Amino acid sequence: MLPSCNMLLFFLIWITAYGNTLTISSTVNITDLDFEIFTGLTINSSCENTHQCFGKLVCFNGQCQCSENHIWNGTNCNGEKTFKSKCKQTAECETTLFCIYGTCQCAHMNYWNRNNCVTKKIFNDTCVNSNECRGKLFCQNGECQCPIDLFWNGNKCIFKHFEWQSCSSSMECAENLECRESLCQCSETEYWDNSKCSSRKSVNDACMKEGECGNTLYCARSVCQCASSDYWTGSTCSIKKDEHALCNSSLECKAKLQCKTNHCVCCEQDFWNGQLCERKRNITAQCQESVQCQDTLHCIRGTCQCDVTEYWTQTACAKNMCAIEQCLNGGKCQITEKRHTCVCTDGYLGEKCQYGDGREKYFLLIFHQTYSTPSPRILPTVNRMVKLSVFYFENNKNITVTLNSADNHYTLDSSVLMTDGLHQAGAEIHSNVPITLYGFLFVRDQSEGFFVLPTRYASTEYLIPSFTPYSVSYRSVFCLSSVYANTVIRIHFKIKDGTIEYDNMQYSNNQTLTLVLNKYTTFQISHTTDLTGTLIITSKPVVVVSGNIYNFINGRANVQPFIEMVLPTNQLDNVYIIPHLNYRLENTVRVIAVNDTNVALKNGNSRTRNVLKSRNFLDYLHTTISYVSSASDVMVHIYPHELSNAHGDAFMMTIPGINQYLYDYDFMVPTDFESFISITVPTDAVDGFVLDGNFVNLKNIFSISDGEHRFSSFSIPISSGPHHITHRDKTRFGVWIYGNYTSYEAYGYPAGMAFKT
Ligand SMILES: *[C@@H]1O[C@H](CO)[C@@H](O)[C@H](O)[C@H]1NC(C)=O
Ligand SMILES: *[C@@H]1O[C@H](CO)[C@@H](O)[C@H](O)[C@H]1NC(C)=O
Ligand SMILES: *[C@@H]1O[C@H](CO)[C@@H](O)[C@H](O)[C@H]1NC(C)=O
Ligand SMILES: *[C@@H]1O[C@H](CO)[C@@H](O)[C@H](O)[C@H]1NC(C)=O
Ligand SMILES: *[C@@H]1O[C@H](CO)[C@@H](O)[C@H](O)[C@H]1NC(C)=O
Ligand SMILES: *[C@@H]1O[C@H](CO)[C@@H](O)[C@H](O)[C@H]1NC(C)=O
Ligand SMILES: *[C@@H]1O[C@H](CO)[C@@H](O)[C@H](O)[C@H]1NC(C)=O
Ligand SMILES: *[C@@H]1O[C@H](CO)[C@@H](O)[C@H](O)[C@H]1NC(C)=O
Ligand SMILES: CC(=O)N[C@H]1CO[C@H](CO)[C@@H](O)[C@@H]1O
Ligand SMILES: CC(=O)N[C@H]1CO[C@H](CO)[C@@H](O)[C@@H]1O
Repeated sequence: MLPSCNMLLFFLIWITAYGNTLTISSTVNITDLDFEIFTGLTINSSCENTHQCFGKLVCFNGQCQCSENHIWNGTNCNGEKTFKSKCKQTAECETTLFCIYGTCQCAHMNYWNRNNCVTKKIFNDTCVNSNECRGKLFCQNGECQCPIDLFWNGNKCIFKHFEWQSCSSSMECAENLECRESLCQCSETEYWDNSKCSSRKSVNDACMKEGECGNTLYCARSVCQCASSDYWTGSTCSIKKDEHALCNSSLECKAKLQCKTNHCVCCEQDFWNGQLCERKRNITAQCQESVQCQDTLHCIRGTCQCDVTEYWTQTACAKNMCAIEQCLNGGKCQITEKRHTCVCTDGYLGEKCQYGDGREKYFLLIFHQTYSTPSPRILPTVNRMVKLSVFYFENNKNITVTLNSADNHYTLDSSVLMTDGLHQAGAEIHSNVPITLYGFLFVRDQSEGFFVLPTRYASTEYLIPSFTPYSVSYRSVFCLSSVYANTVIRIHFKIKDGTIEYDNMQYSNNQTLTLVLNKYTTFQISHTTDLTGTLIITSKPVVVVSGNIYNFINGRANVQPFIEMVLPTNQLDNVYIIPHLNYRLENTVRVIAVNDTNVALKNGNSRTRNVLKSRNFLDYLHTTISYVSSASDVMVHIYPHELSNAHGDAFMMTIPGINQYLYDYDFMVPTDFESFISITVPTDAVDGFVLDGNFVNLKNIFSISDGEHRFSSFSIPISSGPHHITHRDKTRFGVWIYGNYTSYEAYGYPAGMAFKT
């Protein structure tokens, strides 16, 4: 039953397996032991030595007991069963093992490490083989890892999550899903193609559903494309651009907007209503702003209309000059065709009726001193009958005079004649109808006349025109009279040489004489040298008469007074045509500058440019026709020279500029002279003059052109008395009246002129 060899084998195995030191005496005689089994003491029996104990019991602490790692099975001591041994109960198995299904095994969650059961390893623990790893963990690269489809949830490997399942880290998500916003999803640039995340498709790629197309793209008709409100920038869909946005192609622009010159714009006939290009609206249509209205229309008070400065021509708005610049002086604006015209009231002319025609009712008349004692006259232009009142400064007498067309002049009281200093010499003329008035000094051999400046145009700044006295006994002279009381007069002398004495004071060139003038007071200054350029500045309007007491130009014929009423500096012009004067082929033209200016002259074929300083003048010799133009207004006079055959003296005559011409003139020619009128007119209108109802036959026409200006001039003889001249084409022209008389006599004055109002 107990073969000793078996026993020994057992011992050997036991020793090999456990390596422990045996407490059993090696001297035991197996035969003895066998014998003892049947006779030995059982467990817990007192003993003195092992021999006494039954079977494999050993005597330990005076009792028969199983040796270590042996257990009592009720009859004998048996060695404990190791891992994977068959067993009936756990007690048979070594300490950490359990008898499970008849085999000693480690408990659940434990594994056998060759000595005992230890707790299985969890995720990331180092391992040698997969048994060591808990649950579905397996040993990979020396660490417990979940299988590829699983992840470690802290406790065990569980299946990874698919799209849209919750997660806390991307490890929890299957495939190349990533954990975003606690959900497993593909990256932004990818989509889930049922098994993995794939890159999203680009524009024009085939697609089956929405998410397959890249950001901003839509899957429409199985192709990735931008929404209809978008365009493809090359990398993304961007919303189509509104009006005015920068663009490179019309595809980038919304609705019907087109890309023109790199901007999204509607076509010309359209406007952008915020959503689309809409046809611009026609006149009277409703609107919110002007862009909604057709080309020239504006949105005014909710409807498309022409601007207030414009009018509707049935197809467009045209500038309504009437609305922009009203006609002046009561003129009525008329629109005919596409032009506006001012229809001026009587007495006015010019595009805006800005000029008065110089026919007025009030005149202050003064005469500067002349050679002898002439008969002072007025020559009013009288069509039918005129009632004048003549108020003399000297005696305050107001005389009423009735004249009719047979009366060529009215002779004034000699109290109007002047000498140097302060006087009450002059007359105020009042007419019941507007007239043109000339002043005339008549004395055989010394007559001269002038056009009277209507009081309405009297002003506060004058430059003195005169002619260089031929020698010391010939004087430059001017006189003035104030229109109102208490007028401060400042005379800034320009004296060619020497000084002027007044009120015990000596005034030399550049000095200023100041005096206060009362109404109906006259003041005269004269000098033996030229006073041309003397500047008069006054606090209230004054009238000025100027020239020479008498003068020669070449020393031929006889001396003769030069007299003209001076135009204020605000009634000058900058383009002048100097007329042809019959018999007079030698004339000095004097141009006086108000301000520093450039003056161009054309005389015959010669053309010159001159810089003229303020208050300086230039003289040139005029023969038939000449032309003066300047940057700013200048004053121009002509001084026809004496006739060598002693049939006419030199005289002085004012030249109005081309902007001062009238459409028609009523004028008076003095008696007792051989007289002419000279006319200047645009060359294309040289024909068509109507003098006293008859067409004028022309010969000897002289023409000049300079740039835009082409003018002609001619002279015709004229009889004494009143005349009327006009042009059938309503053309503005200049007229001068002049004449000579056998032996040493001449006169000249402009027939009339327009004044700036
Ligand atoms: C032996 O004695 C021990 C302790 O006194 C006891 O636990 C055990 O049951 C006894 N064995 C048997 C078989 O009586
Ligand atoms: C496992 O180990 C890796 C690398 O050492 C570490 O990043 C990770 O956090 C570990 N995981 C856990 C659950 O401990
Ligand atoms: C148009 O094209 C030019 C050149 O490619 C580029 O520099 C510019 O930014 C583009 N403009 C727009 C509005 O896309
Ligand atoms: C605007 O309306 C006018 C009539 O009021 C018509 O003659 C004209 O042709 C219209 N213009 C356009 C562009 O339709
Ligand atoms: C002279 O008489 C006329 C007509 O009665 C009048 O209009 C004018 O004012 C008078 N002149 C003066 C200065 O009294
Ligand atoms: C006159 O005055 C002006 C400016 O004050 C000056 O330039 C000029 O030299 C003066 N002329 C004379 C002659 O004193
Ligand atoms: C001269 O110049 C002044 C100041 O600039 C100006 O007011 C005036 O109108 C000018 N006069 C002429 C005739 O040009
Ligand atoms: C005017 O002058 C011319 C030219 O010298 C001369 O022929 C004519 O007789 C003069 N007229 C009179 C009325 O003296
Ligand atoms: C110590 C002792 O008693 N040894 C004996 C064991 O048994 C053999 C024979 O069976 C004897 O020869 C020994 O003397
Ligand atoms: C009751 C029981 O099972 N006893 C056994 C104890 O062990 C020995 C062998 O060592 C067996 O022979 C017994 O039958």
